[in-house]
Amino acid sequence: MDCSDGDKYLLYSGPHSLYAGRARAYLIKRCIPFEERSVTHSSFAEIKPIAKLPTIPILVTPNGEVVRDGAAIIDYFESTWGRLFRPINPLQNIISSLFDVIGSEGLRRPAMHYRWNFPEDNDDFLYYHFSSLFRPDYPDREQKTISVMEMLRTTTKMRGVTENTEDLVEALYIELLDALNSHFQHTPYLLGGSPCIGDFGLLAPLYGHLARDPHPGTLMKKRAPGVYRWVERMNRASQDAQEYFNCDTDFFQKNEIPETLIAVLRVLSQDFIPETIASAKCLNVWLSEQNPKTGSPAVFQLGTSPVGNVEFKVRGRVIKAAIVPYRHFQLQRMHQIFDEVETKVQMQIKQILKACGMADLLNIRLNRLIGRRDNLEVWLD
Ligand SMILES: N[C@@H](CCC(=O)N[C@@H](CS)C(=O)NCC(=O)O)C(=O)O
Repeated sequence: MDCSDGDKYLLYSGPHSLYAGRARAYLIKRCIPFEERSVTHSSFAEIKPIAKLPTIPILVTPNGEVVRDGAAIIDYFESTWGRLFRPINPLQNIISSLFDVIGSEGLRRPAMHYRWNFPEDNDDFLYYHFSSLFRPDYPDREQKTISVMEMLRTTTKMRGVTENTEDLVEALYIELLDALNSHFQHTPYLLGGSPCIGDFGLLAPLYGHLARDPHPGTLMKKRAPGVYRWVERMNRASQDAQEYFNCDTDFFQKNEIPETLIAVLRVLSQDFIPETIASAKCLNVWLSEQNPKTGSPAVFQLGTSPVGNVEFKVRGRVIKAAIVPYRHFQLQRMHQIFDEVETKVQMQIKQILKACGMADLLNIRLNRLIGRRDNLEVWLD
């Protein structure tokens, strides 16, 4: 089958999509020509069965290859076009992939809360975007838009944002903004003068929802202009670092991880670590009871998860959230980097992660690995 469109890459996406923002920024930074399309574009019918799940982003290459998933799209280019944004230094590589997991799975609560719980500020803007996903002649376009928006508003609770936890979610997010803002006072990207894979991951929640939607966008601009500038910078092909004057264009020298970045990770560890520990525990019980067939999907649709919710405590407060195997799939990359380096480097990694309050991550492993087959995450042996 030929899904391609001449020599251009196609990106099925949405301007307000969390995960599409990560792939788009990568294509921009890598100067790859591409065209964006909505999933209701007539061409999507051919792509859908190959993509396996109807999520965005989905990339179609000029040869007609279909790659679903933002991380997989980046992997595709890093492996076929050459490694550009994955640091060679293992310490920096592990911190980069840590930010990638956290960006994908660790900031869903603030991203959903600040999008869906401020309807007076956000809803007109969101209606414009969600209705634009459908063609103007789409049957019941208005009703369909409203029901998609309401469905997504409901999922906010499933991610753990309720009346009882809203203030905690906000407090953690404000701390994150402050820590990131301090970091970006000294450097344009997480690891120096070049974006790393972790910048793209972290951009996902911080662009699509938290910088673009009116309520959190205003908050970010007022409270953390350095973070807002980073979001802008990540969406430009150039380094866009004029305020740093004569800035180096590479990652930090040697294996430097600045104290300001450790401070950011310490903030993030507060809910990321207890949630990940609890999630692995639940999933491991489920895996030993169910023993899913090798090659069967390691994907739980939200609201229909066979494992139910996970419960964990942050600052003495209980948060209940849906379990997402994808978090562990991405953590495997970190584990792989760790497992492959010599003992001396492993000690350095442990030390850094300890300083970030994240040392436990190296031991949080599922009893079964997750792999990707034909665009789908699946359980391996
Ligand atoms: N792991 C995927 C997640 C993609 C994803 O969940 N995208 C959202 C939009 S931002 C989506 O398509 N949701 C619709 C659905 O899950 O059916 C990635 O990183 O690309």
